[in-house]
Amino acid sequence: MALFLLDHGAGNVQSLANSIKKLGYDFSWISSPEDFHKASILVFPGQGAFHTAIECLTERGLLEPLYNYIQSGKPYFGICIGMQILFASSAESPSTLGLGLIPCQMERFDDTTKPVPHMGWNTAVPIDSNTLSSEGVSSSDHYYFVHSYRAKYDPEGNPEAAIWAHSTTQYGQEVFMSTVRKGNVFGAQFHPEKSSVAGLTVIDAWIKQSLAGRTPAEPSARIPRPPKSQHGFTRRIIACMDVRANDEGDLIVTKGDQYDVREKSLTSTPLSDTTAIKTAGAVRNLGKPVALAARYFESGADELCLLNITSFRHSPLQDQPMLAVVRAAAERVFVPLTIGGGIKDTVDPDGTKRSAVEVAGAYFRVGADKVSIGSEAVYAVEKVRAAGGILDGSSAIETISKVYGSQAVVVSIDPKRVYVDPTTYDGPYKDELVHGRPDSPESERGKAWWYQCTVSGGRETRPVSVVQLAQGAQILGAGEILLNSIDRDGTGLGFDHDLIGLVKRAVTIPVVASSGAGTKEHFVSVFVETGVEAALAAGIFHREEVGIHEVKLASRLAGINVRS
Ligand code: 1PR
Repeated sequence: MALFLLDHGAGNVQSLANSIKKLGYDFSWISSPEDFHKASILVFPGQGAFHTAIECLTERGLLEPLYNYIQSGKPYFGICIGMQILFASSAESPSTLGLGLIPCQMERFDDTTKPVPHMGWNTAVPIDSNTLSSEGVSSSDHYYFVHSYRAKYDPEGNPEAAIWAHSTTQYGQEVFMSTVRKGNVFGAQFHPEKSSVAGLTVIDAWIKQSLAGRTPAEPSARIPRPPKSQHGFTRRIIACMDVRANDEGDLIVTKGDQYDVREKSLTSTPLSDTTAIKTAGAVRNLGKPVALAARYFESGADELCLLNITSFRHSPLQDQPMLAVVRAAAERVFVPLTIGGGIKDTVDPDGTKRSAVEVAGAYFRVGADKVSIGSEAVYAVEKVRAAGGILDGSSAIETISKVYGSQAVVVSIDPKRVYVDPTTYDGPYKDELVHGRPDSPESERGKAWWYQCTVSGGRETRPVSVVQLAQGAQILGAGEILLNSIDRDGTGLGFDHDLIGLVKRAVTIPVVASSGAGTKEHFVSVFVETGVEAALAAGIFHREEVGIHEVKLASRLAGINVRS
């Protein structure tokens, strides 16, 4: 029996390959239409935009052979876009037709009451058994979802489509098909290859079932049930690694205090050997990125973030040391990986131009799930604002989200407080002024502040506020905001709730709170007080002051839903 994987060329397929290798199976890639004849089991781990998937398959002459393969009755497993293309169409691109096997259109989630994309861990309740399906989908596990379009589970309105439902998931008030199954066809909206042990179990069960030639019960024997209410969506705990080369040229995880990553060393001045001044020492070294990533995966992190904070500007794209880090991390980590730093149009040392899409694509191909854009997002929002809100489609956010989907694009914001006298301030950010909590430095007590965006790791301020940037990023097509705070970074004082609340109210995409976590209680309070979807920390996890499992336990005790 030959197991084949289909790569349509616009998504992270490496992670599925890594999962299958980890499970001990051999596989080949479909590289030409003829390969479909050789395949006896096929997995299509699609990711990204619906129309891009159909276009890429069509251009490579793979769409019709794929359809014929599925019709031949041989086992097919479609993941995310690989499942969505089974449907008639998608509102994401209404003029693009899917394979039409499931008579239903994928619709966008309603974002008036919840953030969209649906990004994070949620449960899937099997239709037939309620607890565990023969493909290993269990209602007590969590799976990683990242999508903006869903197939509504509607047994009364569309029984022909509902008969395909194999499990359902609830997000807000919407219940959708999280897995579909009919005969030889199986599909999952979630990413089993990114769903830790629970997801690997599903892949393994499906492969074993397919190898054994077992056919599951026909859906005609299924009783369509009314949608069940199960709020399984969890808050995410993210571990972040800031990666750069140290002075010896080794790639290390470092950690700054308010973005200063060098040790402070005391040096005697020449004037007096009793007077000492602080000088910049070596880059702080908190460990090796791949080893730390593996440790965080094993200790239950819901997601990992690797930020290339100096962008390794002198390497050609394919030699970027960060690509090797991501490739190695993706072999050991089966939860989502976000990669940031240097995601922009670049030029290799030999003069070859690399578009932001190419740069992002290189990371997706080695196992990244999302890319995070920092400085370029600020420039893009400035440009759109200067053009009176007109988008020209050229920014990295737009070009990458067009190909890979907005859920693959995170905008990382590095804001800094600007203190002003509220009684005299007459600047443009009056509506965003925070008449804050008494946590500002002594010299600024009694003042109000607004949050200014920065670029180049906080070294340069720009004429854009955090609210303008977050809203602009959403309009340009970002799927998530990673919200840092230069004032709080590395301080352990807790997250900046004023900042996070401001941004959370300004956008409808998910927001990740970052910077300042010092205790497990800080996570609980940021979830409770700001309603943020995810919280990220670096220093306390690197120094093992607080464990991820402790954060999860404290959250659970406070009534916050988190993944076990
Ligand atoms: O501008 O697209 O090349 O992206 C550069 C990326 O690198 C941005 O995401 C930017 O935030 C990040 N970055 C640049 N310089 C630094 C630095 O520290 N000198 N790190 C830096 C940002 C902030 C967080 C940190 C949290 C949590 N680091 O990543 O992990 O503040 O820390 P804590 O829990 O210890 O408080 P581009």
